[in-house]
Amino acid sequence: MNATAIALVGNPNVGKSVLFHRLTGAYVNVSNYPGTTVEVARATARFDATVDLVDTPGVLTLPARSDDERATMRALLQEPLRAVVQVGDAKNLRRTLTLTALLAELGVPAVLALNMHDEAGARGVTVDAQALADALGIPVVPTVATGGEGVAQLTHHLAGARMPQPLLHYDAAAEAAIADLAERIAAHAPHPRLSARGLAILYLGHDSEVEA
Ligand SMILES: Nc1nc2c(ncn2[C@@H]2O[C@H](COP(=O)(O)OP(=O)(O)OP(=O)(O)O)[C@@H](O)[C@H]2O)c(=O)[nH]1
Ligand SMILES: [Mg+2]
Repeated sequence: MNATAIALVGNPNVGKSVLFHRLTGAYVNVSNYPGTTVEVARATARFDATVDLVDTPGVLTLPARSDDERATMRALLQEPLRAVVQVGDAKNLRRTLTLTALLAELGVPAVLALNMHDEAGARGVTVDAQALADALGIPVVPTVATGGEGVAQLTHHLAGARMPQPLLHYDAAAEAAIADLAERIAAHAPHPRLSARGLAILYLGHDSEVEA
Protein backbone atom coordinates (compact mmCIF):
# COMPACT_ATOMS: atom_id res chain seq x y z
CA MET A 1 0.00 0.00 0.00
CA ASN A 2 1.37 3.39 -1.03
CA ALA A 3 1.62 6.33 1.34
CA THR A 4 -0.81 8.49 -0.59
CA ALA A 5 -4.06 7.72 -2.33
CA ILE A 6 -6.50 9.27 -4.74
CA ALA A 7 -10.11 8.11 -4.44
CA LEU A 8 -12.59 7.87 -7.30
CA VAL A 9 -15.96 8.82 -5.86
CA GLY A 10 -19.33 9.43 -7.49
CA ASN A 11 -22.93 8.46 -8.07
CA PRO A 12 -23.64 4.83 -9.04
CA ASN A 13 -23.06 3.70 -12.64
CA VAL A 14 -21.13 6.75 -13.84
CA GLY A 15 -17.94 4.96 -14.94
CA LYS A 16 -15.74 5.05 -11.83
CA SER A 17 -14.56 1.47 -12.27
CA VAL A 18 -13.82 1.89 -15.99
CA LEU A 19 -11.78 4.97 -15.15
CA PHE A 20 -10.03 3.05 -12.35
CA HIS A 21 -8.99 0.46 -14.91
CA ARG A 22 -7.73 3.19 -17.25
CA LEU A 23 -5.69 4.83 -14.51
CA THR A 24 -4.22 1.63 -13.01
CA GLY A 25 -4.51 -1.21 -15.52
CA ALA A 26 -6.21 -3.25 -12.79
CA TYR A 27 -9.44 -5.03 -13.61
CA VAL A 28 -12.52 -4.63 -11.44
CA ASN A 29 -16.12 -5.54 -12.15
CA VAL A 30 -17.88 -3.18 -14.50
CA SER A 31 -21.51 -3.36 -15.60
CA ASN A 32 -24.38 -1.26 -16.73
CA TYR A 33 -26.16 -1.70 -13.39
CA PRO A 34 -25.80 0.68 -10.48
CA GLY A 35 -24.32 -0.92 -7.37
CA THR A 36 -21.76 -3.05 -9.23
CA THR A 37 -18.88 -2.03 -6.99
CA VAL A 38 -19.71 -2.97 -3.40
CA GLU A 39 -16.30 -2.72 -1.85
CA VAL A 40 -13.22 -0.61 -2.21
CA ALA A 41 -10.52 -1.67 -4.71
CA ARG A 42 -6.97 -0.35 -4.66
CA ALA A 43 -4.16 -0.40 -7.23
CA THR A 44 -1.04 1.58 -8.03
CA ALA A 45 -1.52 4.51 -10.41
CA ARG A 46 0.08 4.16 -13.85
CA PHE A 47 1.09 7.81 -13.82
CA ASP A 48 2.77 7.72 -10.38
CA ALA A 49 4.03 4.52 -8.72
CA THR A 50 3.90 6.22 -5.31
CA VAL A 51 0.15 6.77 -5.48
CA ASP A 52 -2.68 4.28 -4.97
CA LEU A 53 -5.94 4.75 -6.83
CA VAL A 54 -8.99 3.73 -4.81
CA ASP A 55 -12.23 2.71 -6.55
CA THR A 56 -15.30 3.12 -4.34
CA PRO A 57 -18.94 2.01 -4.43
CA GLY A 58 -21.37 4.58 -5.87
CA VAL A 59 -23.03 7.00 -3.47
CA LEU A 60 -26.43 8.57 -4.01
CA THR A 61 -25.88 11.13 -1.30
CA LEU A 62 -24.08 11.86 1.95
CA PRO A 63 -24.35 11.30 4.94
CA ALA A 64 -23.93 7.59 4.18
CA ARG A 65 -27.09 5.50 4.57
CA SER A 66 -26.58 2.26 2.60
CA ASP A 67 -23.83 -0.34 3.06
CA ASP A 68 -22.26 0.87 -0.21
CA GLU A 69 -22.25 4.47 0.96
CA ARG A 70 -20.78 3.45 4.30
CA ALA A 71 -17.93 1.62 2.55
CA THR A 72 -17.17 4.77 0.55
CA MET A 73 -17.31 6.95 3.66
CA ARG A 74 -14.91 4.58 5.43
CA ALA A 75 -12.48 4.97 2.53
CA LEU A 76 -12.77 8.77 2.71
CA LEU A 77 -12.07 8.64 6.44
CA GLN A 78 -9.28 6.06 6.43
CA GLU A 79 -7.36 6.29 3.15
CA PRO A 80 -4.30 8.56 3.12
CA LEU A 81 -6.03 10.79 0.56
CA ARG A 82 -4.13 13.34 -1.43
CA ALA A 83 -7.13 14.12 -3.60
CA VAL A 84 -10.59 13.00 -4.60
CA VAL A 85 -11.65 12.57 -8.20
CA GLN A 86 -15.39 12.94 -8.37
CA VAL A 87 -16.61 11.03 -11.41
CA GLY A 88 -19.88 12.47 -12.65
CA ASP A 89 -22.29 11.73 -15.48
CA ALA A 90 -22.17 14.68 -17.86
CA LYS A 91 -25.80 13.91 -18.84
CA ASN A 92 -26.94 14.39 -15.28
CA LEU A 93 -25.37 17.57 -14.01
CA ARG A 94 -27.91 18.24 -11.29
CA ARG A 95 -27.20 14.94 -9.58
CA THR A 96 -23.47 15.30 -10.17
CA LEU A 97 -23.21 18.80 -8.74
CA THR A 98 -25.33 17.95 -5.71
CA LEU A 99 -22.64 15.45 -4.75
CA THR A 100 -19.88 17.94 -5.66
CA ALA A 101 -21.30 20.35 -3.09
CA LEU A 102 -21.48 17.65 -0.40
CA LEU A 103 -17.94 16.45 -1.12
CA ALA A 104 -16.61 20.02 -1.10
CA GLU A 105 -17.41 20.20 2.62
CA LEU A 106 -14.78 17.53 3.33
CA GLY A 107 -11.99 19.94 2.53
CA VAL A 108 -10.00 17.51 0.37
CA PRO A 109 -8.41 18.73 -2.91
CA ALA A 110 -10.70 17.66 -5.74
CA VAL A 111 -11.05 17.30 -9.48
CA LEU A 112 -14.35 16.71 -11.28
CA ALA A 113 -14.25 14.23 -14.19
CA LEU A 114 -17.39 14.83 -16.25
CA ASN A 115 -17.64 11.37 -17.72
CA MET A 116 -19.95 9.95 -20.42
CA HIS A 117 -19.23 13.00 -22.48
CA ASP A 118 -20.04 10.98 -25.61
CA GLU A 119 -23.57 10.21 -24.42
CA ALA A 120 -24.12 13.78 -23.28
CA GLY A 121 -23.04 15.02 -26.71
CA ALA A 122 -25.37 12.57 -28.43
CA ARG A 123 -28.24 14.07 -26.43
CA GLY A 124 -27.26 17.60 -27.32
CA VAL A 125 -25.90 18.40 -23.85
CA THR A 126 -22.77 20.53 -24.00
CA VAL A 127 -21.04 21.64 -20.83
CA ASP A 128 -18.79 24.69 -20.56
CA ALA A 129 -16.14 22.92 -18.48
CA GLN A 130 -14.11 26.08 -17.92
CA ALA A 131 -17.09 28.07 -16.66
CA LEU A 132 -18.01 25.20 -14.37
CA ALA A 133 -14.43 24.96 -13.09
CA ASP A 134 -14.47 28.69 -12.34
CA ALA A 135 -17.77 28.40 -10.48
CA LEU A 136 -16.66 25.37 -8.43
CA GLY A 137 -13.06 26.38 -7.86
CA ILE A 138 -11.73 22.95 -8.95
CA PRO A 139 -10.54 21.55 -12.29
CA VAL A 140 -13.32 20.08 -14.45
CA VAL A 141 -12.27 17.57 -17.13
CA PRO A 142 -14.65 16.06 -19.70
CA THR A 143 -13.92 12.32 -20.12
CA VAL A 144 -15.09 9.23 -21.96
CA ALA A 145 -13.73 6.47 -19.73
CA THR A 146 -14.64 3.68 -22.15
CA GLY A 147 -12.71 5.27 -25.04
CA GLY A 148 -9.97 6.86 -22.94
CA GLU A 149 -10.78 10.43 -24.02
CA GLY A 150 -9.74 13.04 -21.49
CA VAL A 151 -7.86 10.56 -19.29
CA ALA A 152 -4.48 12.15 -20.01
CA GLN A 153 -5.91 15.59 -19.20
CA LEU A 154 -7.40 14.20 -16.01
CA THR A 155 -4.03 12.82 -14.97
CA HIS A 156 -2.44 16.16 -15.74
CA HIS A 157 -5.04 18.04 -13.66
CA LEU A 158 -4.59 15.74 -10.66
CA ALA A 159 -1.40 17.60 -9.87
CA GLY A 160 -3.50 20.77 -9.73
CA ALA A 161 -6.32 19.37 -7.61
CA ARG A 162 -7.54 22.27 -5.53
CA MET A 163 -9.28 22.66 -2.21
CA PRO A 164 -12.92 23.28 -3.13
CA GLN A 165 -14.73 26.32 -1.80
CA PRO A 166 -17.75 25.55 0.39
CA LEU A 167 -20.75 25.67 -1.94
CA LEU A 168 -23.53 25.16 0.61
CA HIS A 169 -24.82 27.56 3.22
CA TYR A 170 -27.25 26.33 5.82
CA ASP A 171 -29.75 28.42 7.82
CA ALA A 172 -28.48 30.35 10.81
CA ALA A 173 -29.44 27.74 13.42
CA ALA A 174 -27.80 24.91 11.46
CA GLU A 175 -24.67 26.98 10.79
CA ALA A 176 -24.41 27.72 14.52
CA ALA A 177 -24.71 24.01 15.40
CA ILE A 178 -22.15 23.11 12.72
CA ALA A 179 -19.69 25.75 13.94
CA ASP A 180 -20.07 24.67 17.56
CA LEU A 181 -19.51 20.99 16.79
CA ALA A 182 -16.66 21.73 14.34
CA GLU A 183 -14.88 23.64 17.08
CA ARG A 184 -15.17 20.66 19.44
CA ILE A 185 -14.01 18.23 16.74
CA ALA A 186 -11.01 20.43 15.99
CA ALA A 187 -10.15 20.59 19.71
CA HIS A 188 -10.75 16.97 20.72
CA ALA A 189 -10.83 14.71 17.66
CA PRO A 190 -9.14 16.43 14.72
CA HIS A 191 -8.90 14.38 11.53
CA PRO A 192 -5.55 14.46 9.70
CA ARG A 193 -7.15 15.25 6.33
CA LEU A 194 -10.88 15.95 6.54
CA SER A 195 -12.21 19.32 7.65
CA ALA A 196 -13.86 19.66 11.04
CA ARG A 197 -16.77 21.48 9.37
CA GLY A 198 -17.37 18.61 6.94
CA LEU A 199 -17.20 16.04 9.72
CA ALA A 200 -19.59 18.11 11.84
CA ILE A 201 -22.13 18.24 8.99
CA LEU A 202 -21.94 14.46 8.52
CA TYR A 203 -22.13 13.80 12.26
CA LEU A 204 -25.21 16.01 12.62
CA GLY A 205 -26.70 14.02 9.71
CA HIS A 206 -26.12 10.81 11.71
CA ASP A 207 -23.48 9.30 9.43
CA SER A 208 -22.65 6.12 11.32
CA GLU A 209 -19.07 5.92 10.02
CA VAL A 210 -18.31 9.46 11.13
CA GLU A 211 -20.00 8.82 14.49
CA ALA A 212 -17.80 5.74 14.96
N1 LIG B 1 -20.90 5.65 -23.29
C1 LIG B 1 -20.12 5.58 -22.22
N2 LIG B 1 -20.25 4.54 -21.35
C2 LIG B 1 -19.45 4.51 -20.27
C3 LIG B 1 -18.47 5.50 -20.03
N3 LIG B 1 -17.83 5.20 -18.87
C4 LIG B 1 -18.38 4.06 -18.43
N4 LIG B 1 -19.35 3.63 -19.27
C5 LIG B 1 -20.21 2.43 -19.10
O1 LIG B 1 -21.06 2.71 -18.00
C6 LIG B 1 -21.34 1.52 -17.26
C7 LIG B 1 -20.98 1.72 -15.79
O2 LIG B 1 -19.56 1.75 -15.66
P1 LIG B 1 -18.86 1.38 -14.27
O3 LIG B 1 -17.42 1.73 -14.40
O4 LIG B 1 -19.22 0.02 -13.83
O5 LIG B 1 -19.59 2.45 -13.32
P2 LIG B 1 -19.36 2.67 -11.75
O6 LIG B 1 -19.45 4.14 -11.52
O7 LIG B 1 -18.13 1.98 -11.30
O8 LIG B 1 -20.67 1.97 -11.16
P3 LIG B 1 -20.92 1.44 -9.64
O9 LIG B 1 -19.74 0.65 -9.22
O10 LIG B 1 -22.16 0.60 -9.79
O11 LIG B 1 -21.18 2.65 -8.81
C8 LIG B 1 -20.59 0.41 -17.95
O12 LIG B 1 -21.48 -0.23 -18.83
C9 LIG B 1 -19.49 1.16 -18.71
O13 LIG B 1 -19.03 0.47 -19.86
C10 LIG B 1 -18.37 6.61 -20.95
O14 LIG B 1 -17.58 7.54 -20.78
N5 LIG B 1 -19.21 6.57 -22.02
MG1 LIG C 1 -17.84 0.51 -9.93
